Amino acid sequence: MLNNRLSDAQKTFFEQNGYLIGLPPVFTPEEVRQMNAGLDELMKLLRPGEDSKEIREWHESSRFLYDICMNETILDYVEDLLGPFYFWASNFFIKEPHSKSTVGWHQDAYYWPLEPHESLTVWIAMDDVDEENAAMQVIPGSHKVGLLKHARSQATDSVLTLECEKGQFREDSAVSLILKAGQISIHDDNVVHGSPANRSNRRRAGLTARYSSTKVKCDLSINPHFKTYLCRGVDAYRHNPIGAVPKQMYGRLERKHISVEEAGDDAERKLGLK
Ligand SMILES: O=C(O)CCC(=O)C(=O)O
Repeated sequence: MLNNRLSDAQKTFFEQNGYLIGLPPVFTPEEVRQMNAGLDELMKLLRPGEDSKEIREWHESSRFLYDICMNETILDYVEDLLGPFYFWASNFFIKEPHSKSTVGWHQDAYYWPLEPHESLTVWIAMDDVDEENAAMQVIPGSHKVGLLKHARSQATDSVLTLECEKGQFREDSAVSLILKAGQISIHDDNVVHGSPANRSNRRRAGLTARYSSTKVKCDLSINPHFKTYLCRGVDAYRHNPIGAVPKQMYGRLERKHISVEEAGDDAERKLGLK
């Protein structure tokens, strides 16, 4: 168990920079193969016109996804950064070869009706990821300056519509999170991040799992579907609804998760973001 713990240097790096890479692979090549086979099974559940972006929070209906996000090694790392915490969201970010799709610069905390900002994301690489095939990029230290101004994106290639307004940070300080399949990166909910188009003939697929300190409360008037799964420690706060562990291996979730982006301008106003 001790092997899965973060060193003091890694914790300090995360605290100062808002992200962490360089951890040993969490998943073996065989497990990565199984993960990709499981993704194929989930894709079979999509309806005509839907794509992998629709597979959101399906850990509530697919034991396959739930088990990946509840991987003990991942939970050990997250516990070192958050203390008692729960798991609440998952989705895939898949860029096919030569996909023009980008992810504009943003802070996750802007998207989520969660307080306080004590959440993080584990990005699980399902392919080898480098700059050619659109590795995610982060702006080191940008998690320390609070929420930046976001505006609706005009860039049609971005999969997100709320992006940081220009001039609030130096884009040339961006660091690419280069990973081998089976490795993870971790990023803070306040760190500015995004990803460019895929310039290669290789796919770039990642699965994100989102975790929050038990101190974190969701505004259910904005996201009424919010469900939590306690991972480590005791939930002394009991702020949020608890999810049921899925029984079936692969299953659709019929409703959509709601972020501030989807809830619209009223949600931004309600949270004091504009
Ligand atoms: O995978 C990407 O390109 C972006 C992922 C992202 O924005 C996130 O994990 O919050």
